[in-house]
Amino acid sequence: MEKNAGNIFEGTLNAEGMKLGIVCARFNDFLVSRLLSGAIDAIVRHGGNADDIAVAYVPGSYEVPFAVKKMLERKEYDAVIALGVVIQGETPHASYINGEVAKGLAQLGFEYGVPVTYGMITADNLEQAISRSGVKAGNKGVDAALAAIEMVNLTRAIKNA
Ligand code: RBF
Repeated sequence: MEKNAGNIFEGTLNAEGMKLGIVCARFNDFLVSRLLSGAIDAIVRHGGNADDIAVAYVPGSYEVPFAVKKMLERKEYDAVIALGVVIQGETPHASYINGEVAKGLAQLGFEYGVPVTYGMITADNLEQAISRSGVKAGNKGVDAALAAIEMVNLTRAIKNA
């Protein structure tokens, strides 16, 4: 196998000293609250301080990108994590909402040069939504928090090389 010259950039999962923003949709709150507690738990277990986490609540997933933008405008957070649950069977035009939200979040990350991570569950039905919210296995809030931590450290690694 070819050897790399040593120019490898990777982000660690150390959240020490990080200031993180979380935007949380209230719609389907019984599931989103699990994503939120999973995200906070993951940050704290990786060395972050609960007092350095700011949470903004919005009515539904459609409003998430707007609040993410408002948090980015503060220029205070190292990354912003987006959390919400959209259930296809119960939401007409769900895929339209999901597409717009995903596109909006990606755009904001590029615009501000700050990692924005995606912890939005887009499920076909309630059962799928429940299982992705950490009830059975896997919690997308945890995943999105870890992705945020890694991306902040990756950003620093590339910048400080
Ligand atoms: N917001 C969600 O976060 N998840 C949903 O599954 C969801 N379903 C909706 C279904 C309908 C018919 C409507 C009108 C709204 C829904 N919303 C949902 C709320 C939406 O994201 C937004 O908050 C509202 O449309 C107000 O702009």
